[in-house]
Amino acid sequence: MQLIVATRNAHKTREIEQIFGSASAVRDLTAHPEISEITESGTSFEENAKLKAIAVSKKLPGLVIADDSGLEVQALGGAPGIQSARYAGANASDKERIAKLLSRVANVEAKSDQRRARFRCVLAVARDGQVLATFEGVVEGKIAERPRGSHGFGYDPIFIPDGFEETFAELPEEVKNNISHRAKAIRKLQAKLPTLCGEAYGFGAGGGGGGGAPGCAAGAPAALI
Ligand code: ITT
Repeated sequence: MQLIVATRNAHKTREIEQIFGSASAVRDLTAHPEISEITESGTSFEENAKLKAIAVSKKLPGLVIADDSGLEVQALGGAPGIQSARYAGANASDKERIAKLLSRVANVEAKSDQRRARFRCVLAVARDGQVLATFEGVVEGKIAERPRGSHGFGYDPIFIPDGFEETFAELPEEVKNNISHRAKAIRKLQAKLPTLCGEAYGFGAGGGGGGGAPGCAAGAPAALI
């Protein structure tokens, strides 16, 4: 199965690839420099995921998946939220974003509820400019006192998921990719994929009969084969 993901974030692509597993070939927008940057003008993860999925599915055939995600911190009233990628300015590094966030929660005690945070991911699936479905995943946790670990990306070095002492950046990738916001959203998407494939290729709900994803099989001229 081949999947097109409407992202230029190579870290997301890698995680999505690992979560889907070897039966799927995940392609992002690397091979499509002609598709310009999509302005994330929505007011929610869902709106932004839809904007990205719609824009890319107008340019590429078949099913297109877009991921909009970010970190919501209790002490910051849910910030950085949908601004996660741009929290410290458009060209800032992960280190600078983390430093800004830690400085904003510096006075919040380690055990305070105010240090609680969650990662949220919304996936939107679209075809020919129409959104077919959205799926959400959330992982709850808290903000560490200092960055720890080198795996993952973004805010992983300061996010400790519930049930663990380690940050996402200290945990093995397999662990993050089993419990993360992205993993939860992808599992929901996977459960609906046969139906979505069927709808995308005119087979109707149920994927054209039988299990699996027949509408997506065998040489479809599509982003999702
Ligand atoms: P695309 O829009 O091209 O997909 P992006 O990085 O701009 O890439 P978003 O607008 O969805 O994507 O912003 C997501 C940001 O949220 C990301 O850059 C990280 O800073 C943060 N983030 C999301 N998921 C994360 C994760 O699993 N671990 C750490 N940080 C994450």
